[in-house]
Amino acid sequence: MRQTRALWRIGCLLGLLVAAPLAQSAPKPVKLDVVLVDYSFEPDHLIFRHGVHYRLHLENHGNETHEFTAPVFFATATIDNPGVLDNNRSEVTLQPGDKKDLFLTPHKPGKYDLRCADHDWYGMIGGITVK
Ligand SMILES: [Cu+2]
Repeated sequence: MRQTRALWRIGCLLGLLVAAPLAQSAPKPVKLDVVLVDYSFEPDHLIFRHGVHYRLHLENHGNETHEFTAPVFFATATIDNPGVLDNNRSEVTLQPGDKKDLFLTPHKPGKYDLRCADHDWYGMIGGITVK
């Protein structure tokens, strides 16, 4: 009984030793930060590389609700957490003070439209390039 317990402990320890480096070796997504203010994106032009896994981090520092609207871009990418998207996967909506992460992998090189659906008339537009 005592031996069994000792063996079990050694087994657990070995498991930890093997599992820890494996967990660390999973590639971290490339973080890309975009701040939404009244009435622009900072930065207003984003550059992605196709096939690379990204964490698109969005923060609304404005006093109004803003949208990160890019339906064509989203349609050509793999989205890990599509629940963050609204309006038929066309945009991410951020209330003032909101912070949201979208995990995605773009696949198709090209230039894509970026705008805030609420304030594009006010010049809140930008662009996305996938290389
Ligand atoms: Cu807006």
